[in-house]
Amino acid sequence: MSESATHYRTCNLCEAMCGLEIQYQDKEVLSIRGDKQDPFSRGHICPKAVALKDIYEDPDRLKYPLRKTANGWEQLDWDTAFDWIVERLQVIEDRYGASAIGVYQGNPNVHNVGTMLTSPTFVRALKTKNRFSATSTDQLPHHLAALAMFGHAMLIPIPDVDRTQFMLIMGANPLVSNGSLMSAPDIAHRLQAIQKRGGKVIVIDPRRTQTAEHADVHHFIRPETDALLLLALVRTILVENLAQPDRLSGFTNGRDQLIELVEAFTPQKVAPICGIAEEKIVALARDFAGAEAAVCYGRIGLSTQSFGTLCQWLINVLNIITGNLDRPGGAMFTLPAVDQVEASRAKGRGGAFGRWKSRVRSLPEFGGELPAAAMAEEILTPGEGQIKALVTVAGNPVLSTPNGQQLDAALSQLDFMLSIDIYLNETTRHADIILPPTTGLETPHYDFLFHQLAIRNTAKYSPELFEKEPEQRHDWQIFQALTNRLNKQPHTEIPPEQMLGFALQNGPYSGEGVNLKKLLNAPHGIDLGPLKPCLPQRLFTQNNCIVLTPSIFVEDLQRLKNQFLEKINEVDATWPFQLIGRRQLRSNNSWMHNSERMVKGRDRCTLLIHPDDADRLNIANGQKVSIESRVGQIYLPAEISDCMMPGVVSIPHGWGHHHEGIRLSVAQAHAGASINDLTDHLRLDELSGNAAFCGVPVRVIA
Ligand SMILES: Nc1nc2c(c(=O)[nH]1)N[C@H]1C(S)=C(S)[C@@H](COP(=O)(O)OP(=O)(O)OC[C@H]3O[C@@H](n4cnc5c(=O)[nH]c(N)nc54)[C@H](O)[C@@H]3O)O[C@H]1N2
Ligand SMILES: Nc1nc2c(c(=O)[nH]1)N[C@H]1C(S)=C(S)[C@@H](COP(=O)(O)OP(=O)(O)OC[C@H]3O[C@@H](n4cnc5c(=O)[nH]c(N)nc54)[C@H](O)[C@@H]3O)O[C@H]1N2
Ligand code: SF4
Ligand SMILES: [Mo]
Repeated sequence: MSESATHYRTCNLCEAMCGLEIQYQDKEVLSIRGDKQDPFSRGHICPKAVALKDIYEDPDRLKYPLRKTANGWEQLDWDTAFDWIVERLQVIEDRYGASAIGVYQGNPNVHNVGTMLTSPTFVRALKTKNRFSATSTDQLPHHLAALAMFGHAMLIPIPDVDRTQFMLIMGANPLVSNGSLMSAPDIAHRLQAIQKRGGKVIVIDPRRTQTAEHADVHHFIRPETDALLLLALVRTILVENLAQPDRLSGFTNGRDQLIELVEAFTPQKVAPICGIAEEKIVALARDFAGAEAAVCYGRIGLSTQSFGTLCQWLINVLNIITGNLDRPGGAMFTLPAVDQVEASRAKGRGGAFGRWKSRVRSLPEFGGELPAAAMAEEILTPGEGQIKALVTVAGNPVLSTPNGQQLDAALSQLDFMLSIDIYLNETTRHADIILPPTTGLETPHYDFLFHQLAIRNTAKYSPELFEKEPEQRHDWQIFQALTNRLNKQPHTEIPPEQMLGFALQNGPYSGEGVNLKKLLNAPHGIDLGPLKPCLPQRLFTQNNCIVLTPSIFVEDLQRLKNQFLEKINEVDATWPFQLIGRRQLRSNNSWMHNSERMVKGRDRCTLLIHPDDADRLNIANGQKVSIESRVGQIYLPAEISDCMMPGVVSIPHGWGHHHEGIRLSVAQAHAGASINDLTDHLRLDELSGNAAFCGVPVRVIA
């Protein structure tokens, strides 16, 4: 036995990038605490961090290739596995063409430095046009708004939480999610600090969330009506001349057109639709415009709805016309040590949209990917271009994409499926072969994506804590082995550290000596200061101007009008409730339920319902109820709470571990049911193709 020692690293589980202080001895974790010396997270962690130990030790976690046989799963050596996979993929490509191979990449892809750096080359080597990812169940509208308005899909404005005086939070619950497209560890104290310095936090959400509880004001809103509220806010600000001409006007196109576009959306007209009183809308607009520094921020509750792109566009508009874009305390752009935005300057293009369409439903491509909601139909619908084989990488779309049951059925019809994943779960059980990479404490870490989306400029590199077992492979080794075979190249390996070192050398702080060596000598991370104004220089648009009114968004306003203004919206007697989702502190999408520590205690997969609704339906607290939608039915215990808006019910996503043939012993004992057996693959933000999880019409039966 050696002495116990301390290791510092960044938690890879969510976007907050908390610093961890880990006591360990040999290959055992003794404790995991917040790293007080991390300048960004200042000692904050959430309960998930400790589960890194559980993932590391989990006897259910896979470590060697598994191939499905008539007699169950057999263990395979890596080279045999790589050869067999490439042979199988080659057969499919020869017979049906490269696009018969589909790829789905899930959320942990962006939390792994090796996968981030080496999976894109692998995906390109597949040469398929049927690429999918969790992006289209999540933040696609943010990217589309950034691309159309600022010219680059990654120029996403980030709320300058530490300097704002007025934060309007719509459809986000950062106290539980720990922030998203806003890496901000210890967000609870950062929001509290706004209030302590005399500022205000306002929350708009159909549920009185933990974040709403701590806000100065919370307004319930009818799901999917946020675009109307935003239009009424913009209209009020313009009509009352509260918009401030400022430095942005020198490089913003389309201001004159705006007033005419928002004309129809009076606070009076939208109030009864949103469920927020007219005078409250007007007051909110005045307060926002009048604040010394204000920022509007909208996340999953806004991007995963039928008008998700309009919402993200209008949030940017609100921040721009009040002079709050690109200024301290408003919405700003991060400049990380490895900057994906400037890295694409040479190519002269910040992203692409609509270059091709999906085969069955003609949904648009974005950045080379098609909407995940179209994956099942592309597998199920016969004809030329049908998907015959699928590769999933760190994704669990059976639980995470709309109409998961349909996808579950589709996966069983594939000719071949490869999953690169650490568990045998609801999705990977359909695979013919599973390749499990190292994960968490066995891997080095650098947040390529989340340093780009953080509320301060920071950089941190963490080496792996534990060496992998000789039989294990890192993600980058898997991707490079497969890529080399697909491209018929001799086998070479380039470790991610080498690529990271190169990227830092070409990054914006290399002049200040920020390189891999410096990061290795700074185990708590480096603070590179608050966000700085950077426009118009960083814009990627033609003639370097912000496009305030992109034509595709303007045209989409008609869809919004058709839906809400040009008909009377009555409650649908067949589907009287609107279903929304929620996140939970001790849960991470679908995949951390195999840690006892995460799932113990009372059942958390419940249907939240307002007391008046429960009374009317004769539902008692804890009683099992049936919830039905157009596509499916599930059963869950009811949890009666006035935190819900009447007429709206809520179910967390990521549960439903009842499937046969999975290997998740703890999760199986806390199965719950999947909300995505109710969400509908036909409900989309039609403009971007993003899944519309919010406001699914359902009925509840006692
Ligand atoms: N109804 C509803 N559905 C939603 C959402 C919602 O709010 N409501 N949210 C959506 C959002 S925002 C997202 S991001 C998606 C997430 O959707 P997915 O990414 O499809 O789902 P996850 O649950 O994150 O699954 C992660 C998978 O990666 C595996 N994994 C974990 N770590 C590693 C690793 O290091 N390497 C590899 N190779 N695999 C690993 C896990 O075993 C699991 O299979 O879900 C979406 N679905
Ligand atoms: N603990 C934990 N943390 C996580 C995750 C997790 O699963 N667990 N997942 C991670 C991922 S992948 C992501 S993308 C982020 C997401 O981060 P957040 O966006 O903060 O996530 P949610 O908690 O789902 O918050 C969405 C909110 O939108 C509300 N909402 C639903 N419909 C509407 C609507 O129509 N209008 C409005 N205004 N609000 C609506 C919901 O009630 C909910 O409170 O969280 C990340 N962090
Ligand atoms: S908030 Fe996120 S990054 Fe921080 S400890 Fe929790 S899971 Fe890890
Ligand atoms: Mo996400």
